[in-house]
Amino acid sequence: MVHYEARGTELTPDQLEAGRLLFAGQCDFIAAANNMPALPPVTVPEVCFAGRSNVGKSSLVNALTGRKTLARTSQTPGRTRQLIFFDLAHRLQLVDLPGYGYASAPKTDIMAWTNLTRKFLAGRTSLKRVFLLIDSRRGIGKADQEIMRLLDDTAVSWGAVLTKVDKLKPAEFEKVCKATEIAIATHVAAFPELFVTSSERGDGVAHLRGHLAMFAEN
Ligand SMILES: Nc1nc2c(ncn2[C@@H]2O[C@H](COP(=O)(O)OP(=O)(O)OP(=O)(O)O)[C@@H](O)[C@H]2O)c(=O)[nH]1
Ligand SMILES: [Mg+2]
Repeated sequence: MVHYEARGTELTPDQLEAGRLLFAGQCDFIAAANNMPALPPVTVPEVCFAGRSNVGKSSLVNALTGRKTLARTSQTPGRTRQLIFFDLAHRLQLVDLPGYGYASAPKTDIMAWTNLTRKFLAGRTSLKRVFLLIDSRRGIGKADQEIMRLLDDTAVSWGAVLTKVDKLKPAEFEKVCKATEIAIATHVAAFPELFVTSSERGDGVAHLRGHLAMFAEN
């Protein structure tokens, strides 16, 4: 079985160790918000995970933290309906966002989640980076492009993460990586490195932890 690893810059052993330590430490659920007043106060730096419904956001939070049931996951799209905040040792907060592009939810619900997510992405001062998850079997879709434009417009730094790479053969992996790298290169607010992950198998997870640790407070 081929495991896929990071495409961009390799991290040093110290950076990887910093990531391992951060994610091996304390991790607590803090809040679930479905409106702006319910957002927890701005304290430590935050990173969030955005993307289509079912792309694997909650699974990635679980894989990173090594806690299988911390964030609720589901085979049915639309599982996460609130902004879910987790705190890592008061050094970094992870935010698991509701997915977009989920057609079978009631329209008013979709509007409410979308508005809240957009407001959060555009206005949260503690938000250091948005990780935009893309299903590696589907590539970038229309809804993803819309969010990319929003992030560019609001100058929020974002990085692309391919999910579920365990499902790909090497040639398919190369193809989707190249296409995604070309697409993100056209976006002004995009971090140039493409992250590749499998929450199921663990590919790219240690690398992403090391990368995320750079945002943490000491
Ligand atoms: N094979 C494989 N399946 C995965 C991976 N990550 C997630 N899944 C599956 O994809 C489905 C959706 O995962 P979630 O983590 O709930 O997705 P989500 O993006 O949080 O979805 P919403 O909360 O609905 O927006 C589940 O059935 C997961 O088991 C992965 O790396 N590999
Ligand atoms: Mg979810």
